Amino acid sequence: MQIQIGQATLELVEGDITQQDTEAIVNAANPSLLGGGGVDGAIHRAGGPAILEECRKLGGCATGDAKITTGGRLRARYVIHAVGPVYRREGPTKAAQLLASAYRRSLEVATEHGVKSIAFPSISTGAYGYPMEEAAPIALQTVINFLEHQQDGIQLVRFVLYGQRAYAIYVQALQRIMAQRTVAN
Ligand code: AR6
Repeated sequence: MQIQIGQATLELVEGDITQQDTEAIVNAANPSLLGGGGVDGAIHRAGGPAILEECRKLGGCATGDAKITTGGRLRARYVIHAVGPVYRREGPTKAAQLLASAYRRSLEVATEHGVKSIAFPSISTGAYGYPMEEAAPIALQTVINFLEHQQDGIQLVRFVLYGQRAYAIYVQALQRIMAQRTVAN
């Protein structure tokens, strides 16, 4: 599924984040930035040790923030390491704020580096336990708000959903947002 937001394209695909040809891919990292399982493990495996070496010098990353390294052996030139909330630790309200912040900060960091295309996984919805039905509208709305207000920056944001169920949840969430936008206009 693909929609236009201003000059930019917002795209949902089913797939593997490590295989994306966007200029940047986003990692669902933890505050240590020293690796882990899920997306994090897959990115470090595919990108090689250069990414971890750079991460060691960054001094960690707060929840809701994002930091950038090169992409090592990945097709993507950059990896943006974003730290989403642990759902049960923060509770729904704080978790929603921190999740939105992780997406927004990733887009800001990307923009600072002149990135025109970026791919996101569904941050926090694996090991960090965020229900995907709740996370999807927050992720999408945060990206849409950013794209609506930016000037001449990112041209493509791709959500790379892992498996059919994740893809279906994001499609439904995006359809809901688009239907509300139509009513509002
Ligand atoms: N491509 C795209 N999406 C994927 C892939 C992949 N290759 N692999 C898994 N997913 P998670 P989190 C989906 O656990 O919840 C790590 O240990 C997965 O199905 O990777 O933010 C870090 O070091 C899920 O929907 O990230 C942290 O400690 C989503 O990506 C912690 O996990 C995110 O799952 C971060 O947890």
